[in-house]
Amino acid sequence: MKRRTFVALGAAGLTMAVSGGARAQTAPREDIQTFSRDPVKVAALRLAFEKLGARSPDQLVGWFNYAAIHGVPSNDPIAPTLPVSMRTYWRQCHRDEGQFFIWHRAYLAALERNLQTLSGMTGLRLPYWDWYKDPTLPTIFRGEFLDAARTRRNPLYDPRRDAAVQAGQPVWTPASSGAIDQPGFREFQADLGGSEHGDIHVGVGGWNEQGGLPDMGRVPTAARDPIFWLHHCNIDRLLTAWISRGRAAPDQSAAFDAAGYKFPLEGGADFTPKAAALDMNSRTPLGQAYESLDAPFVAPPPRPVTRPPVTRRVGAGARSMGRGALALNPPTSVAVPAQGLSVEIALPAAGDRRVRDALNAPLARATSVVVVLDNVTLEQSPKGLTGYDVFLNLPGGSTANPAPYKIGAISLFNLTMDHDHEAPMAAPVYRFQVVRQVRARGGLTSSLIVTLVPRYGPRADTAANPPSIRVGDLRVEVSANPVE
Ligand SMILES: [Cu+2]
Repeated sequence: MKRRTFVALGAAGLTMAVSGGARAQTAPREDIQTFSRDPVKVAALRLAFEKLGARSPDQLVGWFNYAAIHGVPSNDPIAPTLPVSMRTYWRQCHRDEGQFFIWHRAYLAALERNLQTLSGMTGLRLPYWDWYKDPTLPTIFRGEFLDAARTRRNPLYDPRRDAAVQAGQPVWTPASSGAIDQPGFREFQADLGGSEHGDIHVGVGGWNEQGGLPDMGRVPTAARDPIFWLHHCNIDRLLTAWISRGRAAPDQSAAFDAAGYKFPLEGGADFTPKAAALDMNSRTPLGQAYESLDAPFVAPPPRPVTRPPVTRRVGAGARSMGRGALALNPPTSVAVPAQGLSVEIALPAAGDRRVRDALNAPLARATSVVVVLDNVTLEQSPKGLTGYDVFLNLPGGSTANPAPYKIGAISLFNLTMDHDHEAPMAAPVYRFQVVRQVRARGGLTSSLIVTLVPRYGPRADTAANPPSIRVGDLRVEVSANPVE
């Protein structure tokens, strides 16, 4: 081989290595504590957010539209003044809860590209906020001004946050829900989404006098706060940590690609990633490593729970719910006070013919038993309340280790969707499969007790007890169908 040829090949090889290997060479997304120690990166992040914030709301790559991609309140005063064509970008999030992780991954990647362009720092990466490790709002996001003379505004500041959080007090009392120990993707998502994810949203947003949840605390406004991106970067990191434990996410390609999500990029094009490129099952998705995949991999220590009194007793009934499912109680609407409650549901008699006809078997032979909280709506958000943990057959009094009785979690954040005419959304329905717990406790032989125990942030008014959420229909469904 002649030397010239060798050089040419070598050069070609190098080019390939750079373009093909660029993903692997991408700097990792750093913990905000690491990131904050580099003043060049901090300045670049601030510059990019300053430019986004300075743009008028009709700009596709600007603060208003980028937040509206996630959500926009139905009564927003600016939205009606903007070009109709912009609306095709709005409210892309939460169209399908199953795409929670993959959609946010794309959303983060799109913003990250814009931050790189706007800052002029091509290697700029979004940092993540590990709120297990440090529950206080990262320092560079606090403080309205960057100078003592109060002339330079901090682009990472949002005035619509909880005042104590803004002052550096913890957003929450770090507590793993054990999500990362869940082997199933849906259970992992349900635990993380019903607990940590929502608690941080609500904790940062705080509570105003009307009981409303500003910016971070509500789905339609959450992405208006720059800390949103670091919070979701951490959620994305936790998915990667979960994958790195040998777990697998289901293939969401068909639904994701069919939805045709699009994110405007600086320069005029749209970022329209395909599911395959988002690498749900990779430890380095999009070529992005995280500085650390540390997460609470060990189940959290048990925290004692005292069961709220049974304030509602529901008699047995039987109604068909379709597809072979039978509800064991009549429609039951429950207003849940901030301090929680227990509902006791009587079971039909062992020989109940309606049950036998529906199941082709006596009740004890049901293969699926689901506690359903249907049509859940937010009434009020009392100060400090972030959500509820849901238990089945929790003993009365205090239980030192309630873990075996826990069947799920609800976050107030997920109840803050706007139900407007443009993006009609059904109110959330929670389905908790409990057939294993029921069998472990001797089957469907006595009544069932469903308990909602409040989860509070660190500065809660636990004496307040207004109705906080309403469950439109709380029911127990049984069927002879195989458990999904
Ligand atoms: Cu979120």
